[in-house]
Amino acid sequence: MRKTVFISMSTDIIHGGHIAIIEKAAALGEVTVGVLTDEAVASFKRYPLLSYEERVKIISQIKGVSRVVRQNTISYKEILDNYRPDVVVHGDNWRTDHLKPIRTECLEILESYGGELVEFPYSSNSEYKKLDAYFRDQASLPDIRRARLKKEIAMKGLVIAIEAHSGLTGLIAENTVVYEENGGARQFDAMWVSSLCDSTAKGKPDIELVDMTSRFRTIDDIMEVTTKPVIFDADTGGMTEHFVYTVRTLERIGASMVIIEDKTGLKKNSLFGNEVKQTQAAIEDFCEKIRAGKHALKTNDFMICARIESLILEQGMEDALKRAYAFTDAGADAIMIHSRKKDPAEIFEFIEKFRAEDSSTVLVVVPTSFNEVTEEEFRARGVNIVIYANQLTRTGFPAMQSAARMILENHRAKECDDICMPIKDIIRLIPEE
Ligand code: SPV
Ligand code: MG
Repeated sequence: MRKTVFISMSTDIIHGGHIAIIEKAAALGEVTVGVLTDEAVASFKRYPLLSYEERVKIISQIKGVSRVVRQNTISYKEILDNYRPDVVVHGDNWRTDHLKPIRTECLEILESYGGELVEFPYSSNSEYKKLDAYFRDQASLPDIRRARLKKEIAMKGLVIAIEAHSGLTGLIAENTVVYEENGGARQFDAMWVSSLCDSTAKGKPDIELVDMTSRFRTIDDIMEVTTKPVIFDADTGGMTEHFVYTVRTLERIGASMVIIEDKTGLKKNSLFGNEVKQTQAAIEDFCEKIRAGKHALKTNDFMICARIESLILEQGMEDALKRAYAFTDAGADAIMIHSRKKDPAEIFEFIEKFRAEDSSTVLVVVPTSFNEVTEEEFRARGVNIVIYANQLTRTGFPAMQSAARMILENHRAKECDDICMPIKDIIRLIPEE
């Protein structure tokens, strides 16, 4: 009887290298390909340009492939338990890269039932690398990038975003991946272009002083070196007559969501609360701004999120909920509820009451103060976007301040070497074309 052979595939571009490995596998027996789901692929590499269903159709037509099965995780456990293939085929790169724990687990399971692992030398052909880079670039194009946030929410239920205020912080948001002990991986889904961090990076207060032209320059710097979706903090959105232009520009350049807060007059940062004078907008005026923004849209992909400041300004839960329903009725695709309390009780109460009436509007939170709550808990309560709004600014800035002090104190730079990234690493941080 022919042996059964298993290969896992996460790619959405099929090139000669994949065909060659399938040919080699087919020479060993009857080949089953495990096609990784979109969510599994997105957890450790770029978001697939072809959906799971399309990849299944293509891969099942390749000569030498007998059948295709769904692979839910990058771990092989479920697959091996269900199908018990005689042979698993893989490139030998996973002996040393981040997939090492997956390999160890795979080997243990294979040994438990007498299966075999066959590893072929991994070939990194420069033409295939170029092809991969080409497809990666496609993901940065406006239509593809803009649509991705909605797709991610539909796919994962909860997405996580981190602030980016420059090309470099964009690269950190784009490329940071952590590999978990079980071989799983995690990365950020989207980027938050925060008014606080964008202003702070320019040495300016967060009072809508940095104008939209400058804010769009920041987005452009970030977009030039990344592919992930952008959620833009547009403060109050400004005058309605101006907001429609902001919406059009954001949509055209490929941002996925704008968040506007229901304040009027001179905006101050929410984390000051009532310690400074801040005025909440009248409900009808803000609804008018949302309606005008929605009217300006050309696609179904771009979302307008209304941010409610009632808890920040101590106007009470009833006011927050009243606003949330009015803003969704006016067409808001998403609601962000903000609080500056460490205790998440008021955030949880809002979410529970809002979700009792509305199960579908996207819910957004920014857990800067209530930062003990985990993403899992937010997900369980019905939140769809968690934004880590300022942590890169708040970590980068103190490190720079310390280095500056050390140089002054020691009359040389040697002492601050320990807190500096090696020169070769900082050079490698920026990918070369
Ligand atoms: C920002 O990051 O600019 C925000 C969130 O608006 S907060 O600073 O918490 O108001
Ligand atoms: Mg802001």
